[in-house]
Amino acid sequence: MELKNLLSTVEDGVAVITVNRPHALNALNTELLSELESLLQQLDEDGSVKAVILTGAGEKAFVAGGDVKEMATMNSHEAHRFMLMGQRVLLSIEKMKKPVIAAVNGYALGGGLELALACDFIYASTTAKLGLPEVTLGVIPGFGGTQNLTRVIGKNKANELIFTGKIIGAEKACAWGIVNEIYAPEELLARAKEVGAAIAKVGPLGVAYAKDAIANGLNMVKEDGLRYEASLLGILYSTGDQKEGMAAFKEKRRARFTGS
Ligand code: CO8
Repeated sequence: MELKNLLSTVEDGVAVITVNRPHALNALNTELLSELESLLQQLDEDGSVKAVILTGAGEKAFVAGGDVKEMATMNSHEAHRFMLMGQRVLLSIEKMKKPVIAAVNGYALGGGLELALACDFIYASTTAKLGLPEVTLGVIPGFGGTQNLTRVIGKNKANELIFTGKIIGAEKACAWGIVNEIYAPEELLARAKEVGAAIAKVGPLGVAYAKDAIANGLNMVKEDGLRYEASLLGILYSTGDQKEGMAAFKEKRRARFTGS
């Protein structure tokens, strides 16, 4: 598929998706979301890709939100459909077998922060600015922000951010647990790639099953989550990766995982 709004590269098992509408601070419109959905599916099916990084083009923005200019033209039915599409694309990130790291290089507002929150974890530049300003537009977060931010930082802090629509800096976002680490802008992508490369070296099935256990376990009561974890571990014992990983340990060599 032709990508008009995204750039995509793969190097050493790590894919980098760059949201590329810098003239609109990388705002998410329908066309972009549709391209992102196809690209994510393609990368998930590509066995050579072990981790994915999502970032924004230019120095100013990761993603400044849903495209307000497009959203302003929508009727209620179209807005509902747009929200469902955004939620479906963001949910597909959570359901991917590969970890997705958000490298937030500037504004991550509204749908942009929601996109980052759908990723497995977030690194940010010192210049990042994050928030869910939807109430300033007379609407509410619609791409999962009320659910995902609350799960990450708890009800009280999420309430404060969502009810005021205020924008916070990288340090506060890190202190609140939204962002794992902060780096200088020129270092951000390299640091994210380093972590992607580290993930690319370990057992891909183990990573995929761990992601599955964590994501699905969050929606379960603890005892069901524990049972789910144990069954996934049991399944891993039928794979070559488990045999290779443990044989390599005994033979004091680096494991050669095949993802099978
Ligand atoms: N959508 C469309 N265009 C945008 C967006 C956006 N979210 N953000 C910036 N742009 C455009 C601007 O319109 C401008 O274009 P132009 O030059 O053609 O007017 C260009 O990007 C540069 O932006 P600014 O000149 O505004 O840059 P500043 O440095 O002055 O300001 C800000 C930067 C503070 C980030 C400012 O651009 C801003 O406030 N942007 C909007 C942020 C926002 O409100 N985001 C949330 C949007 S709502 C949302 O994400 C909800 C999605 C889910 C709900 C779906 C319901 C249907």
